[in-house]
This record gives sequence, structure tokens and C-alpha cells, in this order.
Amino acid sequence: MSDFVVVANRLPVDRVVGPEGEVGWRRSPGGLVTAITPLMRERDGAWIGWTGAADEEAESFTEDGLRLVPVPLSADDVELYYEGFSNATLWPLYHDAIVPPEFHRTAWDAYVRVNRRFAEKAAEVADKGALVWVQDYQLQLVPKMLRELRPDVRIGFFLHIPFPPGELFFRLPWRKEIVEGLLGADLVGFQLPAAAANFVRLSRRLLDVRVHGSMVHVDGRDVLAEAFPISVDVDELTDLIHRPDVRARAAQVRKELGDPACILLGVDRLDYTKGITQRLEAFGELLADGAFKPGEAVFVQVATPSRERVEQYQILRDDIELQVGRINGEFGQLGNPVINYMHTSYAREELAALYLAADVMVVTPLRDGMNLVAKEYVACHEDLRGALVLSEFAGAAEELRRAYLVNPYDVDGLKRILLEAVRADSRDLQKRMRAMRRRVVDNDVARWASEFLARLRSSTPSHDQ
Ligand code: ADQ
Repeated sequence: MSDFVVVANRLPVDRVVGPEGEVGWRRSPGGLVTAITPLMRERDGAWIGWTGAADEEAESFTEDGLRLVPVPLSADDVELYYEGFSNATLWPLYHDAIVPPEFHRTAWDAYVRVNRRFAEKAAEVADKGALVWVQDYQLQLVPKMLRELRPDVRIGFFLHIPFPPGELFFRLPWRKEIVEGLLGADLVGFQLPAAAANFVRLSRRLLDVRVHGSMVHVDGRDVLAEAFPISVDVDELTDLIHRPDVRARAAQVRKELGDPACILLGVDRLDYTKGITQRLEAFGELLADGAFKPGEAVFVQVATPSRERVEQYQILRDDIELQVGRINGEFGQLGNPVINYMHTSYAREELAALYLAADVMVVTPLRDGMNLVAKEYVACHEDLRGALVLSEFAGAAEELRRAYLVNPYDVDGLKRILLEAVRADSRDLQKRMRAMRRRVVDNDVARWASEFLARLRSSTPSHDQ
């Protein structure tokens, strides 16, 4: 039994196969894992999640001092709960319906079924009065299901993606069930205050509950809905950029790109929310307009493969690759493409080297809960060099006010801002970077996790402990 339990769709490890074919596990990269693992070690914690492979029954195991509890998913569950309801219904619905959300009853049934499996596992693993922290949109029903099984535990939930306004949320045939599911928690955390306020308002409209500021009174309990903007592991990134090999690699990147005056960089999961098409369109037009001279500006776009079995992601990949080919075909020179496009996942060292090398970081999501790439870029620029072009529709824009803020739907505006950032005076850039760094360095991911948990601990206990 554990007195601190994290429940997330995925376990914080990836399977690795050694040279002899032996199977092992490696801790997955990512701030959430880094922020939570020390807390788990301190508190004898357990992490409940899926291994990432379908049709696999695995026992609990300990890896790198962490207790990991797998929840099995069948191939059917993966298709309906994960690719279906999570990534073809909720993901687009919560991101402004950038692509049309699909509503399938069989997918909903799978979502309920799998959420119950996670809740049952949590009920099994949690010690009396334990803290249970449920993560993200794939598991919104878990708080209520878990409370029914285990009224003694304290339940926190954090939504990593935006929470949509009523105009969108009300389309969901199961909107009431989702809100009831979340209200099973003692504390529901969001990236932004507006999302928390949205949730409180929707709870009042959908259910017969009383509301007091950020507090919802339901079934004789108080549920708090508040914002906890997530951040990055500043120490990890600082260590990386101090490494001589990482610095050498940054210099080598610039050289390999033909030593251009300006390197523009995009780093994203290949996702339609990230506005990759929009930024490449603006860059292509700037080349066509002759605003950049040949060899002056080079765009590096790294796109991590993501959700490759979901149709909209296949369409997007084709669109982007066509666009990159066209722009390079028109403006590139032999051995010198204007866009260097990589459809791959990079090691943290390589990513840090790219951040160091980039003069202009281009982050233009059409909607994003937070966007850690923007904060990672800032964390890597101790040298106060570089410009951040940032979409107004990324949660990070609320904190990084000194970025070059832009509406990614406005191609002319985007072109203007890109040019402004490329041509900016280094003293102005330093001022902007200093202000942004203050924000990110003071509010790193460890602080995010400890503030959420402190709030959860101080929330009113719902039932007898
Ligand atoms: P994501 O949509 O995945 O996260 P983001 O916040 O940018 O978006 O995080 C992506 C992470 O993956 C970053 O840490 C980045 O360094 C890494 N990454 C991206 N491309 C990579 C590549 N090619 N190789 C290796 N690593 C790569 C969701 C929400 C966000 C929210 C986070 C955290 O959509 O809004 O900020 O969760 O809450």
C-alpha cells in the first residue's frame, strides 16, 4: 500500500530492448516525471499507468526506486479509449475543435470501462487516507469512481490541456458525466485561471450545485477548482547547457546549417494544435517576398511522431511534408534547404543544443494548455540571447508577456512578428529574455508539483479519514 499514488494514462517509463533482446525500462523524459519522482521516493509512492503495449498483463515492478503498477489495455481499449475517445473526441473538443471531434458511443463505453479499471487499481494500491493525484483528460471519470470505492482518500486531479468554454463543451453527449467525474476530486487543477473559472461555471449550469468563488459544493463536500501553471525542470536544462559537448554540438549545428545569419526553430509533437502549417506558410511567404535573402534565414522544424494511427494525424503529416517539399523545392539550393524538417524524437542533449543554437524560437499553437517548449527555450538562454515568438493561444503566453506575442491565424501578423524578431536589437532581446527567465526560473516544475500537493493536503477532508 502507498500513501502517495499517481494515476496517469502512461507509466513514467519506456520499454527498451537490449542488444541480446532483453527487455528493460528507461525513465521517460519529461517534466512531470522529473517533478514527481523525488516526491514519490520521499513518500513511498506508487505510479499507476499503462505500459504502452496492448494486450500485455504485467505485474507491479520497481524501477529506479519507483513502484510502478501497470494497468492493462487490450488492442480494442487502445483503439476506442485511447485513440478514439481521448484523442479523436476529447483532444479536438478541448482544443477549439480545430478538427471536428468524433462522437461514438462505443468509444465512450470504452472510456468508462478503462477509467473504472484505473480507479479500481488506485483503490487497491492506496493506503488509508492516501493522497491520490490523477492526471489529464484520459482519466476524467477516475476521481468520482475512486471516491465511491475509497471515500477515505484525498483526490487531486490536474488537466494538462485547456478546458473548453460551454459553447464547445456542451456538444459532448456525456458532458454531465465528465463534470461529475471531475467533481469527485477534492482539488481540480487547471493550467490557467480562466479554465478553472470555466469549469466552475459549467458545473453550476449542468448540475444542481452551489458555487462560492473557486469552490463548488457538491454532495456535502467542497471541491476547489484552481490554476497551477505547469513549468519545466530548469535545473536539468541548466546542467545540459553547461555541458561542453552540448555547447560544441550547438556550434556544430550552426555550421552544418551553412552558418546562416538566423536560425529559426520549431519543436513540437506533430499535432494539428501546434500551428506548424501556419508558421511554415508565413516563413515561405517571407522568402517569396524577398524579405530574407538566400542563406540569411534557415528554419529547423523538429516534429515528434505522435498518435500515428489517428486519421487526422496522418492527414496532417502528409500536409506538412508536402508544404516543406514545396518551399524547399522553390527556395532551397543544392545542399542547402531553407527548411530542415525532422520527423523524429530527439534526446534531451540534442534538444538543448538546438535551443542554444536557435536565434528565434517559433511557438505558434492554435491552442495549447501551456506549451513547455517555450519555457524550455527560455530556461536554456542564460546567455540572454534569442527571441521567442509565442502564440497568444498558448497558456504560456499569460506568463511570458515579453515574448513576441502573435495570433497564428493572422498570416500577415505572423510574418511581421517573425521579421521583427529576426531583426531585433540584441539589447532589446536581452531585456525581454531577462524578464521571461525571471518567471520561468522562479516557477519551475518542482514548485508546480509541491504547490499543487500542498493545496491538496490543506483542502478540507471530505469524509472521515
Ligand atoms: P504537449 O502537447 O506534448 O503537452 P508541450 O508542453 O510542448 O506539449 O510538451 C512537449 C514536450 O515534448 C516538451 O518537453 C518537449 O521538449 C518534448 N519534445 C517535443 N518535441 C520533441 C522531440 N522531437 N524530441 C524530443 N522531445 C520533444 C501537453 C499539453 C501542453 C502542456 C503539457 C504539460 O498539450 O499544453 O504544456 O502537456 O502539461
